[in-house]
Amino acid sequence: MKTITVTSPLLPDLDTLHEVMQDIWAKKWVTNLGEYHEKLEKELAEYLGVPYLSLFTNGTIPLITALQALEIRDGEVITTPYSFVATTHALWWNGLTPVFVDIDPITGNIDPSKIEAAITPRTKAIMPVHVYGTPCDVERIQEIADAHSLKVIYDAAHAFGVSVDGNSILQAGDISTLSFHATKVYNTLEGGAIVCHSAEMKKKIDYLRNFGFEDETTVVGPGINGKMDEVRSAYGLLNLRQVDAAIARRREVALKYRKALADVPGIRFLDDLEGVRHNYAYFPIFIDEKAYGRSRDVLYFDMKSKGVLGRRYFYPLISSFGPYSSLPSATKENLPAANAIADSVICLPIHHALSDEDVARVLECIL
Ligand code: T4K
Repeated sequence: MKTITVTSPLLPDLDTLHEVMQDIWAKKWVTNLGEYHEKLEKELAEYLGVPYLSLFTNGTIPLITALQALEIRDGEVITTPYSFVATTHALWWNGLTPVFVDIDPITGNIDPSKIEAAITPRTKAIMPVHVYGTPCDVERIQEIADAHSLKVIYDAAHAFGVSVDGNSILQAGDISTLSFHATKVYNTLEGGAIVCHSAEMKKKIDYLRNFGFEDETTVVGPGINGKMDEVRSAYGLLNLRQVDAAIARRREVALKYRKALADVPGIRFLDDLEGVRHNYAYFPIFIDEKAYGRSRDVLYFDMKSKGVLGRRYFYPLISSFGPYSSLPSATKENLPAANAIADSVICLPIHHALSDEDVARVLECIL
């Protein structure tokens, strides 16, 4: 029986890709901010409804670079333990101390009501994540940041194309970062971006992305190599043409899951929020063992044995991983909601190529 994976990469038509590759091969300009790179940067900014976007080679370097661009080089940064580990690693790579704050037990996003208690004289910034693409409470977070003169960097790796009342969620905070990894709603194989709010900041980010070079002989800062190449930029341009259709299919799958699971005791899922354009990047369900009759892990491994590969995103919590587990904010007592969600979640398979039969097979495991 065919294996059903949690996601599957959205791939451009191979013949069309081949034609574009022939053009790149003929021109022999394969990286360092070439024509396809510039075109993708422009088209992505238009598609996402943001004025300033810088392409990157993956979704992790943008997190690291965002902190450099905002000159957050020492102190503490408040963040969520409920994310992919890259979020916290970016702080560590900048010599910053992560301070974990508990999450909202429903959405899984950082709980704004818990942020202020974690602020100390060493706090420099807040780094929330729009987990599963669900928008954080950006207004409340901004109020807190403004009151304490903190920067806000959103890890928006899951939030491609998400908007609230017609405005891109990427406009919140000082900087947002994206991932275009193969497993994401929109992918460039590996890739990512930074979204900022001024031409001046974009210029700074673009220097940092390219070793700090301003011109052939001037280095303005300790930059890194975060450039996306021409091959992936061209691939990304082709994928941009089909991402709306992919999101539409994801939505259909999400609606089927919701309909089938609505009355199952002990299973909770996320609903659409009013005014939000969702991207259906993930379909997490949360299992209440007592009410459902089986534990999360029993269901997870049962699904696996039947070739249905859900994923426990995000278990274990980042705060329980080696480099972070001894931090004072990493205790279970400090993070009850995060621990409860991490122990109950399974992300069901959801992607553009999932058939109705696949959806039925996933549901059969659960029902
Ligand atoms: N911030 C957040 C909040 C993130 O979620 C991530 C990444 C980042 C930052 C960092 O962005 P990047 O630097 O990665 O751009 C995956 C991804 O590798 C990672 O990008 C993602 N988050 C994370 C949530 O998931 P794994 O280890 O679960 O992926 P893997 O290889 O097990 O793939 C999952 C499934 O996808 C496979 O079972 C089948 C399918 N798949 C995967 C790949 C790579 C394919 O069908 N084809 C493929 O080529 O981490």
